[in-house]
Amino acid sequence: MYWNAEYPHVVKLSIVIVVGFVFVHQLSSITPVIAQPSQDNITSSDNPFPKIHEIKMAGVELPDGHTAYKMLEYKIIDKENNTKDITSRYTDLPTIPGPTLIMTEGDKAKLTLINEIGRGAVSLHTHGVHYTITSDGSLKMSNKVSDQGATTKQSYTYVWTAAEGTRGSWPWHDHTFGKGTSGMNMNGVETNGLFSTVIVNPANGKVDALVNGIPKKVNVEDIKKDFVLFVTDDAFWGVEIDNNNNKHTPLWVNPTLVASKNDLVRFHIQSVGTDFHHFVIDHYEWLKPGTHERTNFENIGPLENHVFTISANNSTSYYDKMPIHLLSGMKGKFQVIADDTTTSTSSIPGPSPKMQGSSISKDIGNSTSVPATSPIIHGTTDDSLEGRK
Ligand SMILES: [Cu+2]
Repeated sequence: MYWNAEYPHVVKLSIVIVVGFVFVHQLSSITPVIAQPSQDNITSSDNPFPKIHEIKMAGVELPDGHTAYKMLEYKIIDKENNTKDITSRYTDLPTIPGPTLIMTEGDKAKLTLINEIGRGAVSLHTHGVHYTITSDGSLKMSNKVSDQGATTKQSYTYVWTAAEGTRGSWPWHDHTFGKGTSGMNMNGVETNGLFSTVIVNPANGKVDALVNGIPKKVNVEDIKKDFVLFVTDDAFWGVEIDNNNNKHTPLWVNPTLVASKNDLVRFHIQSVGTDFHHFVIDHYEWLKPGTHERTNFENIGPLENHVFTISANNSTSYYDKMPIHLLSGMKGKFQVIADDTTTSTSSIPGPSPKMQGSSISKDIGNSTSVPATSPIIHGTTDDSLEGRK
């Protein structure tokens, strides 16, 4: 799809894409409900240690107009009723994407969302994992039961079950704040920062990986880093999870991902927005999820996801090969360093949105003097968006 094509062709194509997107999205909103009639029994035959994740998050608005989720509290309760507080793994600042949630098949999550935006209703609507109709995070007009967002007066609690077969990485996002009274999307507010990922690790603890070119089953616990790259219409928004210390670090826009040579790293490529993208990591191949088939690219569309594990072999770049997206700067480095213990293996954040207070970019680890950017929604594709309505 190239945007210098003739205008009417672009409009027609855009309409097909938008209609297709809306259909797929509605379908995916409905299917988890059908697939899971009962939520009561969370035991998964494969996972002897299912856990309950008690999570409190807030929806907030940043001074530059971005909206974001913020972690407030995260407790894990095991089968023996022991509680472990893992809140400190997360930053206490709002981030884009929002906090990455990590579950194992058989686990259950209770997520309470608080509205700190100060108006409207903000929600959590997820893909992939199971839930009953009251945890859809949508408006009554689409779920036929109730409005399921957190208002300024009342929080909302959602229950998700990472049932057997839900292994993978799934996007979740707001489904009420960006809706008008008619239920129509208003300017795609969810793509303005209210999105994130839930990783569901398999109960047997093993995933497929391409290790030095050879397909292998590896242990999830041997994965050194998880990289989340959220693909919006004109930027990659990154998060690094360092599995040595379990720290989640926001990497913001088009970051430099860093890993030690030969380390196992897992990429979670997710997408929100309206555009399709052609994702590549130069000179790397990986396994198509669920297969032993190799690939060196992924065409990814709205609310799709793609997860793969590879060994870090050589430094290169990741980017969106589609010309319009590459032009808007959708590229970053993947830096692989020899394990000599002197060089930091922390990934390097890209530019971040402006937060409250001028010293904030220092606080969030953005050491560059790059001005704060507001890279999504505005810009080159607005005209074609008009054509898609
Ligand atoms: Cu969705």
